[in-house]
Amino acid sequence: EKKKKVLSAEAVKEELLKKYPPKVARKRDKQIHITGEEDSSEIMANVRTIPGIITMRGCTYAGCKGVILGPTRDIVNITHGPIGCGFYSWLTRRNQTKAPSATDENFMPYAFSTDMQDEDIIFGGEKKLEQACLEAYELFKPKAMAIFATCPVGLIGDDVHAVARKMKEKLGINVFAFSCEGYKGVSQSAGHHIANNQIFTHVVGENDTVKMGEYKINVLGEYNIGGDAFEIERILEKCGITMVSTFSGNSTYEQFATAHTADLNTVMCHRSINYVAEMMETKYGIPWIKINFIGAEATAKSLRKIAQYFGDKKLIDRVEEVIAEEMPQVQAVLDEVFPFTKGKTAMLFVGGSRAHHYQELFNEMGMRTLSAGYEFGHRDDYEGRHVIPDIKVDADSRNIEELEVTPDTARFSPRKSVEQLMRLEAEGLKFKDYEGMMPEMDKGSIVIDDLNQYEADKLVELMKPDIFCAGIKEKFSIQKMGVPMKQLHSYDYGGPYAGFKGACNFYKEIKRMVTSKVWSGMKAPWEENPELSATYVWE
Ligand code: CFM
Ligand code: HCA
Repeated sequence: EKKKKVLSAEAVKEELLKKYPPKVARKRDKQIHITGEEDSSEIMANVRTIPGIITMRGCTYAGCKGVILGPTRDIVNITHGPIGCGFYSWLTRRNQTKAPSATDENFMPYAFSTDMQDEDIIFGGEKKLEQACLEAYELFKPKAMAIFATCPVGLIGDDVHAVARKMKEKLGINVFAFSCEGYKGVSQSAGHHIANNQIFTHVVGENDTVKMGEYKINVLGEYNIGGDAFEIERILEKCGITMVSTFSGNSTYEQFATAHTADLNTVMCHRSINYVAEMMETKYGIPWIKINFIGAEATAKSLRKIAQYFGDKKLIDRVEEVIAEEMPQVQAVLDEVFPFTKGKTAMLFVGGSRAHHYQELFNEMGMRTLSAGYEFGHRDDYEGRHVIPDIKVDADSRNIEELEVTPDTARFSPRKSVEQLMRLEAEGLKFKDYEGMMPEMDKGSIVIDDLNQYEADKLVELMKPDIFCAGIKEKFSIQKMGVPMKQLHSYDYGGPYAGFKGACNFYKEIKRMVTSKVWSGMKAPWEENPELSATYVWE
């Protein structure tokens, strides 16, 4: 029988900080928050990791190339850098795509890279990058190409934007570049911002073709990990809602180019894509609302929110019909797993939204989240949108304050304007509103920003959760401590976990994991009964 939580949250925090030198402890103290504390509801986030600490974070290139542009199937994404950067961002994220037919372009199975060598570092790599663009064009004739800078490119000063401009002119297709050198920000988050700015600048608004459909939305911040977007598409279609674009799960270049023709932007992972939502609102007058399809209840709530926004009785009724049709299967699976999962505990340390969103699923299963945190979330992701005013900052090149809605940019006249949305909000309908992670967690939970290897091990040792959720770097050290570990980035080959069907998959998977007997076999027989060691005789 595992030892259950005995220490208070305060005592656990003290234990985590004990080992650090005073200066490090002072900084980490501000990044570890116990919910419900009277004195403050603030957490320090989005700051540089202390050198020497083994962080869970990734780099700016990963956030730009891997996360935002990675799931686009018909853009040739060329990594300008040593081969490792391209290789490790080559589908490890399990972002799926479905081209309508075998003849439709899908470049995702390829890893395009300039494979920089010593001589390129010494003499400059621009020529090699041009060559790579020409070669890729020759082979694939894509409609667009994107170039991504890695650390050495910034250090030696190769001008990726100049190469992109030259190639755009020469090849007559859209070619754009990203100054997303890995070292640029404190995490992946800077890469999201850079990616958002460049897609908005170079692609959104390029094609005015308007899709048929009464209720046209974009789904922002959904990346089709493990097929999540397929389930979301199924549900939206069933409700009669038309998806103009997704940023960027199962997406195409044309989707981005026509995104400005939608009536409404729905934002799922706010952390990674809020910049595009804000810029589309400012330039095209398209309002955005916050939604979440992780969790069956959250899915139902999000569908209702979309229907309320459009305000048509037909849609409102249809959404209710769909929810009524989908929920019984969800309830049936929940009834089956609940007796096994009820009262169990979880820890979630993931990126910038899942550590919050997946708590919904655990709540539905009667499981409590003891501790959670983001790798690179900002304060608004923790504290809730209203704590901190909208930050309209510039990353790389674009200042969104310069944008404004003009009759030309607002030519698709969204079904409801931003002003109307604000009026509805004033009437009490909350569209933009979302709680951050901290206000929604039970009092006395431990929220930790930018968790590190040492703290992860310590947390597990002290609190022995029934399941720990994080990524591949954490997986095996946690399992070695005899605690089941679920990857919430890649889903460990599983999924989808979004929407109604996804919730069912998740319930079953977690029930399987928390009831597994295998973890009690973690200790070798002679570790538990030393006298046994004498009886093992090697022939
Ligand atoms: Fe958004 Fe994501 Fe996440 Fe993210 Fe990521 Fe991801 Fe993630 Mo990994 S966009 S913030 S940068 S929900 S890749 S699909 S799983 S860390 S919590
Ligand atoms: C990234 C991608 C990642 C990594 C996941 C992990 C993903 O940040 O570069 O650490 O297991 O989801 O694939 O977040």
